[in-house]
Amino acid sequence: MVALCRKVMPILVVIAAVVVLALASDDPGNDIREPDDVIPTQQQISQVHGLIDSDKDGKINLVEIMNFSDTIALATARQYCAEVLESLETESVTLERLKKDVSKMVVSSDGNALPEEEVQHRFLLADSNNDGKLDLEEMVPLFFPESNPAMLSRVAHVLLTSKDQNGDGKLTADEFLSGDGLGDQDDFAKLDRDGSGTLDAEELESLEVERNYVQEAMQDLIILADKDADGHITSAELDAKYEEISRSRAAQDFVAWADYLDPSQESDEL
Ligand SMILES: [Ca+2]
Ligand SMILES: [Ca+2]
Ligand SMILES: [Ca+2]
Ligand SMILES: [Ca+2]
Repeated sequence: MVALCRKVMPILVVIAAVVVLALASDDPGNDIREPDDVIPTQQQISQVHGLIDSDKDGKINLVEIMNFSDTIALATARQYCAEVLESLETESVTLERLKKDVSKMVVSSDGNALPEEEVQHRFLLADSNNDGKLDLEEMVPLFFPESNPAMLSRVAHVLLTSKDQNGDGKLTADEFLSGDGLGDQDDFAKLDRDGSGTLDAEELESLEVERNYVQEAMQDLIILADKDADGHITSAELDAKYEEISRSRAAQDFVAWADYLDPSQESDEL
């Protein structure tokens, strides 16, 4: 997953607070930190634990964690769009304005600026009330495609086209791995849900869904911390594994969540 996680993030890279993925590893115990990573403090982890625990029973499970993650991801994307609109001193953007001032922030899966034609295509998909302008809510899918099925499908389609050397609308493992590959052989096998030996656009969509990476990190976290294996993690269980957690992918999510909830609080610099 290493190359893959990094590759699928660019659309959201602009949303600094949402950059939650560190280098992936199947072993949550591996040190995956990079020099510019910050780690959450024990206090931050404990505070976030309390907020994730929606039924207030003192422990959190995957459902509670992902509900929390979904809420913050959407709120962060909205906040980012609000800041973009505020910086442009407007409440909505036309296609012209989008091309001129915003499109450089909307990048393709490979991190490059989108061609003008593609910007127009996405504008039309995003303009759900067809009034020729994007308001805050309509802008969100531009930066957070997984919030809108049509946008997600478009992004996956563009990604597929960029790698589909023989133009048959599917990616073989060779096409998937070629050049600046989208992942490794294991990633390919995982994405090929119907086992057809090729990926179609729908199968590629999960590459673009940031939620999938968060969920994977949180599943690893539960395996790591859930000492009594009841599927729930208490704050004490998190405390007991603090050192390992701070080196795991999940640490970056906790940092992003803590920063979102309390931007004034600094995380520990490495
Ligand atoms: Ca709970
Ligand atoms: Ca509109
Ligand atoms: Ca192909
Ligand atoms: Ca397939």
